[in-house]
Amino acid sequence: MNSAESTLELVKQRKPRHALSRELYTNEDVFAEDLNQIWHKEWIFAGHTFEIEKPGEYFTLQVGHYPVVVVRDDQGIVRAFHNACRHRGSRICQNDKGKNAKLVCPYHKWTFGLDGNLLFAGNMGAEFNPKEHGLMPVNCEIVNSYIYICVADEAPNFAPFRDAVTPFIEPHFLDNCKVAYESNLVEKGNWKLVFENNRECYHCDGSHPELLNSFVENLSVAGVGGEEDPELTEHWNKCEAAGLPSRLVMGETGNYRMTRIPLSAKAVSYTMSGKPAVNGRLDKSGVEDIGALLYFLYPSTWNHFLGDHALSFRVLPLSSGETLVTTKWLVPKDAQEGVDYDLDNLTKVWLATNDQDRQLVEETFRGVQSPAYRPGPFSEIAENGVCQFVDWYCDTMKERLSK
Ligand code: 3BY
Ligand code: FES
Ligand code: FE
Repeated sequence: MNSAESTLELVKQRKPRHALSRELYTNEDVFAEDLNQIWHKEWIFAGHTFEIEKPGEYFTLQVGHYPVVVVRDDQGIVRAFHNACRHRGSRICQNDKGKNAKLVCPYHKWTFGLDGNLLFAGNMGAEFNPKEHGLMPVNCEIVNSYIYICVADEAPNFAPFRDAVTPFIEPHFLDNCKVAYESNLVEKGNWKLVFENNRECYHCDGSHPELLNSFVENLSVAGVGGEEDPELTEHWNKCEAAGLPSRLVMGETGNYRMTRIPLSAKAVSYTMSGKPAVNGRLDKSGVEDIGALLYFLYPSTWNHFLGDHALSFRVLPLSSGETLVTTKWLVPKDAQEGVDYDLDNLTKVWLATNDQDRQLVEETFRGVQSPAYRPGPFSEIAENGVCQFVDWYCDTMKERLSK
């Protein structure tokens, strides 16, 4: 059996409403197919437009086997390219971020414009046609400051997600933001464990004392519904009356979801006191306690938008047992550190929460590697969200691997 066939067998064997098997978390063939069928095909959250505000500013990321560079060109257009030189393949941009008037490959100095065209290649002779050796573009879409890329030759239609998410994020004026702080955590666990952990708060009580000052475990939110929950519908009605779309929307295949949840009584932000972390607001609704707008897009991002700041999370698989989680704290562009916000106060809750989640993921990854591990059942009450993720993964893999 090749890796596609063996992975298909493994996803077919999954018991409904149960965790995945040991192999699905640890096997190298499965990881290869996770990359082939998901990471190399889907739209992946790369970063924000305001991280590359000026021409020549760039950042790099690794999507499975593909090194990518995202750069703002001279015309102000955000472009993404395969970060592999058209000469002998070296990575061209080798830092996480930077600024360059041109993209010069360090190996033999082939020089590319910010639009990807090859401008200079020494000693290549008269026959050589630079036009045939420009950087290869990567599909790139922007929605309210979020830069999404897709390394497939043919990307899935971005429009349904764009149309669904835009009304939710637009009233938060993300274009008016900057990154106040960025954290990068390498978690020693399979990427699916990282997302599963995010899709339930069954673990929150015992693990996240800082987060629980403001976050309430709302079981219907962690799942897929909410209309039956009077507290949630009251929150939705209040926010929607103030111009903030809030009612849960889920993508057709379950790959994205937006919903707005209330925070605990009196809390308006993810701080230890529950008080705002930032002077000034992102939204203009006039409502103080808008709670948190949650949105995820599988497989690479989940997000929280509050009244005073927002948090974006990016997940990237480094190997079958290592996952990079990048968190960005977004505040209004004109907010001054030390004046309008205190960095420690802003970041304390989620730095702690991320580290707690990292430990949960790492210990689970160690446990599921035991030959004695057997997938256990999901709670019908508290784990509908995690079940929804695992169902999406299995359905997607089954469909794509059966072709
Ligand atoms: O975004 C979510 O759906 C989950 C639910 C609980 C924790 N997390 C924020
Ligand atoms: Fe880039 Fe040679 S590999 S110039
Ligand atoms: Fe957690």
